[in-house]
Amino acid sequence: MYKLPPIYAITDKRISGRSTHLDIVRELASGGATLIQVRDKETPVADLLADLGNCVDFAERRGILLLVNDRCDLALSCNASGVHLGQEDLPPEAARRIMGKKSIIGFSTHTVGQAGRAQQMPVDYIGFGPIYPTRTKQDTSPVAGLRELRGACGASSKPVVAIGGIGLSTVRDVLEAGASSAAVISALMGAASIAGRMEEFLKRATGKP
Ligand code: TZP
Ligand code: MG
Repeated sequence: MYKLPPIYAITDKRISGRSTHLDIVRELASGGATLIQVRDKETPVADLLADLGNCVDFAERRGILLLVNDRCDLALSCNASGVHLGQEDLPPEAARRIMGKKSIIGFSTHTVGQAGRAQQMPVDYIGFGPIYPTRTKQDTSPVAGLRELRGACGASSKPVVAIGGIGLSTVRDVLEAGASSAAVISALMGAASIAGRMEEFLKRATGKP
């Protein structure tokens, strides 16, 4: 898998107030996003699939990697670049069998132990968090914090994507703790200009003025 960009943007229609993921993906792209996960646990599946198809067409034209949260069936049927799996989703070994070698598979972990165990799994990167308190996901594991993040990065030879409560003022901290990338939902989706906020995140992440 190629090197992860420092910001991993995740869509949320409800927080953004946008009616399609395509609208969000377009705005993120104008702000410089190159890796985007479509996350949606409520839209009826036929509508979601149609929206995902449009997102994939757009992403392919712009050279953006588009991943689908939770569901291999949707990722495969819309020809997405890959899938992001939680601990309760299809296990990575089974997902790899159906997704094939070339798809990107990400896997959420919440403890240093889980991050260590994921080393043996056929995944391209691991997610780790929540690093800070978040209101975006209700059923999260306890807040892990930067110290645990450092532990997870030390236990992992795979790239680590930090997630949970990351904002403009904390993005450097998670990258300096060893994360390859910071995944962000509400601090991007809640902005009046998603493109503008995405640009700000990239500037902070890369330390460029
Ligand atoms: N997994 C762990 S925390 C989280 C997920 C999906 C939510 C992250 O959202 P936010 O708004 O960036 O805190
Ligand atoms: Mg999930």
